[in-house]
Amino acid sequence: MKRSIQPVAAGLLVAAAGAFGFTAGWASDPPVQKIRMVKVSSKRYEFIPAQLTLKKGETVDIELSTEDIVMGFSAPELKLRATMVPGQVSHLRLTPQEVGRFDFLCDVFCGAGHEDMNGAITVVE
Ligand SMILES: [Cu+2]
Repeated sequence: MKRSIQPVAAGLLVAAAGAFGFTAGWASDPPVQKIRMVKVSSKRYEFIPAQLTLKKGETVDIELSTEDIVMGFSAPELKLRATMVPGQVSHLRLTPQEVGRFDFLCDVFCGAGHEDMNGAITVVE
């Protein structure tokens, strides 16, 4: 009786270890993360929208475009910068790590209202 049980028990252990290893392998794969697209356009002398709300830890792709002339999008505290060229789309990817308010502005002189061309990214929990 004893002789016939032992190989079966050993076999079960190997099967269990195999199943565990397989499961652990899947569990360690990085989760598939959806990247949210956020569009920001610009024209003399505003960003549309000028206020963005993002979630801490959520990756977003900011799609930038300009309707009239070359503009700059700069959020120095977030180390983000892109040039917006008419007829082209620029992308900035961001995963905010801190909650708070981060100003952005146009850093390419675009005319009389350039100095007032700004906005803010608010990062929430
Ligand atoms: Cu400007």
